Amino acid sequence: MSRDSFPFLTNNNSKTALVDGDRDYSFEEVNGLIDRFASGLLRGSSDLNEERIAFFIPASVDYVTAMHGVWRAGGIAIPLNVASAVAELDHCLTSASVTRMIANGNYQDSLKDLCQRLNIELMSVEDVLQDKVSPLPVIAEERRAMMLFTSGTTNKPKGVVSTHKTIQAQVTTLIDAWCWTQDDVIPLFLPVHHIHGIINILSCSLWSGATVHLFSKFDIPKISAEIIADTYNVFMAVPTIYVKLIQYFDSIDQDQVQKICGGFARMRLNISGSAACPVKLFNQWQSLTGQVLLERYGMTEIGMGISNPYSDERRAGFVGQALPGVKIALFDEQNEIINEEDVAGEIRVQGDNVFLEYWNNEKATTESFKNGWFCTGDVAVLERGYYRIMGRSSVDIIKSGGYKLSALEIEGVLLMHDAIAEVAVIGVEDETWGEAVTAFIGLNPGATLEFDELRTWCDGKMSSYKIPKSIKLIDALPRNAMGKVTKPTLKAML
Ligand code: MLC
Ligand code: AMP
Repeated sequence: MSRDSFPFLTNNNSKTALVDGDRDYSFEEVNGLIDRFASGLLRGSSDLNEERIAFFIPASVDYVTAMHGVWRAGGIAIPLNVASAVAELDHCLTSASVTRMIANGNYQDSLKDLCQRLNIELMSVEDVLQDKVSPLPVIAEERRAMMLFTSGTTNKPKGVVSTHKTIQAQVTTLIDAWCWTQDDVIPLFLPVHHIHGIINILSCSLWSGATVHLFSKFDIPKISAEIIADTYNVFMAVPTIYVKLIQYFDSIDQDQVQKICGGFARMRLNISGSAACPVKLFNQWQSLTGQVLLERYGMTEIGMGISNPYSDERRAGFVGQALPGVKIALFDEQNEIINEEDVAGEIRVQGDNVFLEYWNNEKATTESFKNGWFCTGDVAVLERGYYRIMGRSSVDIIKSGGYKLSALEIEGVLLMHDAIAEVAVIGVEDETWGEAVTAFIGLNPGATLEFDELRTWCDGKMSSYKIPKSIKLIDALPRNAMGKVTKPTLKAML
């Protein structure tokens, strides 16, 4: 598949593709950078043949250059979480057999020792950019394009591999469903190692010939100023962002609140996803801005699967209907499709949007499919034609501020603390985060533990957003006859 027949990034010439800080980059400029970067990666060879190239770069023109450069040269792009603790990267880099890492400035400094130890070549975007463009390979759409690490029911994250065809399917269904055009302008402040930022915002925009404003973090005052100035007509975020905006409104002048809400009111679309949008939040947002939030449901392994309609009723508390090209069905515990409304079952998915495999993990891949359907582990019900998410089948998965966290992974780190004999981590309902990480801890005889001391100890061992928001000391964890901790009992104890 050549670049022209597969426009991950449209050829929209002088139109602005990216705004990064004070600088605008046209599609022509970005395409030029990508070609030069892809050529530099190739180093004279004709194809990277799915070499795994990681990058540790926040949302920026360099990030887009690296991602598309790897794609265009035939590699597998692995965008890493720039907020992760270095200790967490070891597993990703080793399990994916990464050979080259792209990082700039301070980020590069923080990775030097790790890359040296793992024999990974560390280079900046500038190092790779070649002056002259070399012939670039034609990439078959079935080839692997991207690997994103996702936490789950295993204690180490798994590499979710998508092909070029997967990405194409994930992007094009959203462009149609949400009516993207080249006149759209959207801010991107979500992390760019997850599909919400990568697919729904960045890729849809670049594919449509629209414009993305890149932010390395959710900078409320800066983004609000642009909203007042009508810079954006589309806004996509996790529920926590809408909560944080409403909290921000409580801290500023009413005049200013009116201006920001006016900016939102004039947009064509506000979307919420990655975690449940509470009905209360949906209603608050509508009364503040007049915007009826469009809630949708997705997952790293499938892109987006279900969405409220763009032009029809957007129902509070519901995620809508299957997106075009995506097959969704609910299954009962006997693995039978549920054909009636009002009966809860597991969401399973089929379609070109579904990922290829967990990298180098045939067992996990096989276990996650049943009769050709990908099993999400999420439970839903169909009511009057719309799906409503009811929860997850695993208590070991926590969704905090849109991040999927593995309770087992956090427990594994906490158990390394000298004072801790046993620990169980759960997600507790929380207005800001959706779920807040809470650790129930049994101490070793004679040991003591202060919450602040534990938080400090966790620094550098796990990303800061995984660190428990609270701890509960407990004599002994409740266990069933098999010796397994009964996490629902812990939830009930709160
Ligand atoms: C930040 N903190 C969090 C947190 N984010 N704590 C728990 N959960 C989170 N999600 C903590 C930090 O550790 C820090 O703690 C303090 O909050 C301030 O950090 P910050 O970085 O300044 O916070 P903020 O910018 O406000 O970040 C909030 C956020 C961020 C909502 C912008 O969490 C975020 O970008 N979430 C989105 C993740 C995402 O894109 N998920 C999509 C996955 S794909 P301290 O103690 O150090 O001060 C997917 C599929 C789909 O789910 O359907 O889309
Ligand atoms: P991730 O693995 O990080 O891609 O997260 C995917 C998970 O986020 C899904 O399996 C759901 O549990 C959750 N999720 C995504 N969108 C929604 C939504 N609108 N409502 C409830 N949960 C959601």
